Amino acid sequence: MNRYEEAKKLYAELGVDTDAAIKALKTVPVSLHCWQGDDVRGFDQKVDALSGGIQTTGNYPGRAGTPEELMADLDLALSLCPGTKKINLHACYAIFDEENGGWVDRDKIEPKHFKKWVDFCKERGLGADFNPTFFSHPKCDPLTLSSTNEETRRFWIEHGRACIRISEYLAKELGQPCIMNIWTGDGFKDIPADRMGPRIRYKESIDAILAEPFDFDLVKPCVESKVFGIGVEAYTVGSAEFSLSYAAANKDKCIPLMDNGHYHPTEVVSDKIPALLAFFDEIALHVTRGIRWDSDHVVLLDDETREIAKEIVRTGGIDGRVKIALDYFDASINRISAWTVGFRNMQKALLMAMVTPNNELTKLQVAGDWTELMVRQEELKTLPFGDIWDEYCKECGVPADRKWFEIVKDYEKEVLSKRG
Ligand code: RNT
Ligand code: ZN
Repeated sequence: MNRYEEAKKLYAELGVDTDAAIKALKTVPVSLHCWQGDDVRGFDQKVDALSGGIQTTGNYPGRAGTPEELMADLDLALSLCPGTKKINLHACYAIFDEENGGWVDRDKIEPKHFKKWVDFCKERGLGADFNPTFFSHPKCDPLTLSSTNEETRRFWIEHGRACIRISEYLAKELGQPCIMNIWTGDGFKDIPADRMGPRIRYKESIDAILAEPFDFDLVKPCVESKVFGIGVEAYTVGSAEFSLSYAAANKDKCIPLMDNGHYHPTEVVSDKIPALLAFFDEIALHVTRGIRWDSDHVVLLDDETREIAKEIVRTGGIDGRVKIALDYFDASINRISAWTVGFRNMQKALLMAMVTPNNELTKLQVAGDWTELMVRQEELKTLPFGDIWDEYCKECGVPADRKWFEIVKDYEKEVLSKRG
């Protein structure tokens, strides 16, 4: 008997059908963020540093500098990742060329500027998600949607509306819904005199963006909250309470998005998933790894990633109620490796959650048998999960652990190291 058959038998003794888990996971979309490939630079602006309170640190060679390079790097990462993939794009990744009339500012971008991304996705059978880019641009004053300057606010509202039109185009072209996430870094470094004003303006601006007509079955606008950013330590306009309340008050056109790097250090998003699902039909996630002040380290197979996956699976969120996307950017390591490690870890965490005897464990909880619940949960940790994972990778046609890194190293030698 091969290793998978052995492991399958062991799991079956616990009442877990590993074949069914593998089959089900293959259909769950996870969105891979394009911005890990170029340190969140994009193609529309010549900016040296990121703004909006985010930052990439490190100067690992080989960063993608053109759409062609980014697509080639994405292709390699995608070929190493099992499961159903979407690509998460930001507005700053618009592709301007002679055919589509050249550069326009962010308030004027159109679907045609994303045609090449649509072609990329179509050729690979991928869906796409989208994000307006409210940072790293001269019109950040530094505020955007919450600015007191009418012209600034108008510009960013128009940007948001343009992004809704682009998101609907992506959804229609690719035949699947597009999650469009609204996040701004609006906030202050030090104690403000007025905390309410910016939030009212922010609310009115999002209202104005969502007044753009769209089909809520195709475009899923989200509002993402944050606790603080670099240089905006004292106050964030789109705080947790603001964003969640906004989504709750606008359930017919907006869903909440939680990024697990955006909370106080002892708060966990895993626990918030079932809390929100008690009230929302759909929620969205940015899966990342917070560490000290940074909210964007590469996703590991750590306790919280596993706990998030468990909640997605146990709540039934796996059937589409929870929209899963990755969000991190590490410029200090090979970027294709960063993508691959994080994506594979999300898949591992989901598969682990799916081969957990959740019903049996729940029965123990209901019976109040916390002793056995602890024993069983701990015992699960040493089951031969690696054999299930290897089978999943095999069936998905991607390399197993211990096999893919060589491919990335060759690519680094042949391609990345030759970039200017
Ligand atoms: C920043 C937010 C946001 C960004 C991306 C690039 O703290 O997490 O989601 O990371 O939009
Ligand atoms: Zn995020």
